[in-house]
Amino acid sequence: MDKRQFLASAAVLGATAAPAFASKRVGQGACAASPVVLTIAGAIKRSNRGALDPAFDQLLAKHQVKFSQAYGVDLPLIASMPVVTIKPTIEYDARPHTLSGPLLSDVLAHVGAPGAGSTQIVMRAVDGYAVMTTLDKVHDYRMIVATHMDGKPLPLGGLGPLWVVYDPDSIPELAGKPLKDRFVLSPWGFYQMQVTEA
Ligand SMILES: Nc1nc2c(c(=O)[nH]1)N[C@H]1C(S)=C(S)[C@@H](COP(=O)(O)O)O[C@H]1N2
Ligand SMILES: [Mo]
Repeated sequence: MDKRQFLASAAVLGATAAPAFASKRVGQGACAASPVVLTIAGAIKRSNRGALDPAFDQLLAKHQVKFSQAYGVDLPLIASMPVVTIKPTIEYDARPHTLSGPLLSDVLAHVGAPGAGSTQIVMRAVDGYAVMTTLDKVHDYRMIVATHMDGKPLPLGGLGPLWVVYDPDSIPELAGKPLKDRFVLSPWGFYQMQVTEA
């Protein structure tokens, strides 16, 4: 697999918001209690915000994300989901660490993502790293959206506040790979996800 997959021209991946889903905007006009840390767009049934605003959604616009509506997830919502804990040996210091957070599949279910395993998922990180995968892999790898490492919240500027991660030792196709090739589908600083029906 490519060392790096900075999908700079993500327009193809991004332009999938389906007008059919034009739905009630939860809390529109109301002031959210906590900042959104993850914006999910594309083929999802629920939304709580409108179209990308190039004036104010600066990072999303810089990364060429496009949507007519999306679901903004905040940390309290993430924290309300069942917590899964894994202990992978991570690439950055080659040591085992305790990582915890909800299953990515639970987050996807919350926003009404399609259930088909072939559903395409693009995960994008604050540094522009973006990687495409499928719902099948999200399940098979048992990906979590980690919020904590070794009991401490993951910081923005480090690996957080959200890090999509899994335990390669329990994934047959990864267990035999060298450490540096195990975490391609593991964006730190994860902040946007685009869902496309296959
Ligand atoms: N946000 C972010 N996550 C990332 C990457 C990245 O560049 N940015 N690189 C990916 C790749 S290709 C691998 S192999 C591992 C480790 O990459 P790194 O050693 O370049 O950080 O993290 C993955 N997650
Ligand atoms: Mo990599």
